[in-house]
Parts: sequence; C-alpha cells; structure tokens
Amino acid sequence: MTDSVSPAVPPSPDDGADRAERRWAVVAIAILVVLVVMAVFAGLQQATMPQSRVETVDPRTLHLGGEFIESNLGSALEPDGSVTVRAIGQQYSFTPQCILVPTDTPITFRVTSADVVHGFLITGTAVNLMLVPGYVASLPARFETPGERYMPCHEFCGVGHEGMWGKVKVVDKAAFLQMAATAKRLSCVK
Ligand SMILES: [Cu+2]
Repeated sequence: MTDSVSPAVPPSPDDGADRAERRWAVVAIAILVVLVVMAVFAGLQQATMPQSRVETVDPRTLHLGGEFIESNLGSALEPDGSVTVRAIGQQYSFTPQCILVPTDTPITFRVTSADVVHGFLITGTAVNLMLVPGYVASLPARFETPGERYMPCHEFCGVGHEGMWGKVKVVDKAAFLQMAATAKRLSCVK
C-alpha cells in the first residue's frame, strides 16, 4: 500500500464554515468573559466603595413621622437664611402640589418617593432628580427671577404618569420672608 494510489482528497466546502463557526464561538466566549468580569468588578466596587452620600428613608412610614411627615413638607426658612424644600412624589401627584420658593436664596430640595420611581424636574432650570423609594434625593438650587415653572414627573411611573405634575412658584425674596414670618412651612397650594 502506497500513498500514491490514494486519491487526493479535495477540500471540503464545510471547512470554511467550520472555521468561521469556531471564530464566532471564540468571539462569543470572549464577550461572555468580558461581561462576567464587568459584573464582578461592578459588584465588588459597589460593595467596597459605596457612594459617599446616601440617605435612606423608609417609604412605608413616611406619613407616620420623621422628616417627610405631611406637616413638615413645603418650604422652610432655615436660621442661616437658606430655604429647605421638602416634597414627596407618589402615584400620581406631588406633595405639595405647588412649591413656593424665593428669589436670590440658596435652596436645598429634599425629595423622596412613597411608592415607585418618579422624576422631579423643574422646567427651565437644572433641577432634575430621580426619586427612588427608600432614598432621599437632595439638590441645591437658586432662582434668579420670579415666575411660575412646571414640575412634571419625567420617569414613567404607571398609567396615571402623564397626569403627574406640579408647579413651582418663584416669588420675590422680601415677599417670601414676610410669609415665612407667620408660617413655618410654606407652599402655594390653595
Ligand atoms: Cu411619577
């Protein structure tokens, strides 16, 4: 028996497909490995280096006591002259529905959600927060000119989402201070 008698094997058309298949398998496995490494890295990083400032609050007991009890919502004048605005988002409204703030004053928004994720956005400003139940969203702001602005929920939160919006009324600082002299918590809800 010699090699010379065996006929030459023609290259099978399957060979190319086989090679391409292998190449794609390698690519798919590489993608999987990258994703697993990313997931492990993100998990470890979250566990070892949590965000520097996370404030939690129990969404089930907001109405029973603590910072976000109804009587504490609205705008409060602080001893240092700044204003803290506390509000809640819930399906499908904000409390208070109309927020009153003064011009030319450092303002801190402190907002949370009583149920699902909502958005808190004041049109024409940089105020844009995500309200996640269980967490306090906080943001400093300042309004230069008086006027009325809309405050729509911009995170889809359920069937009534498009009806969820409030207003922000920016009033002259002097007028605000006058109102703050007689009421501890201010809003423009009528
Ligand atoms: Cu909403």
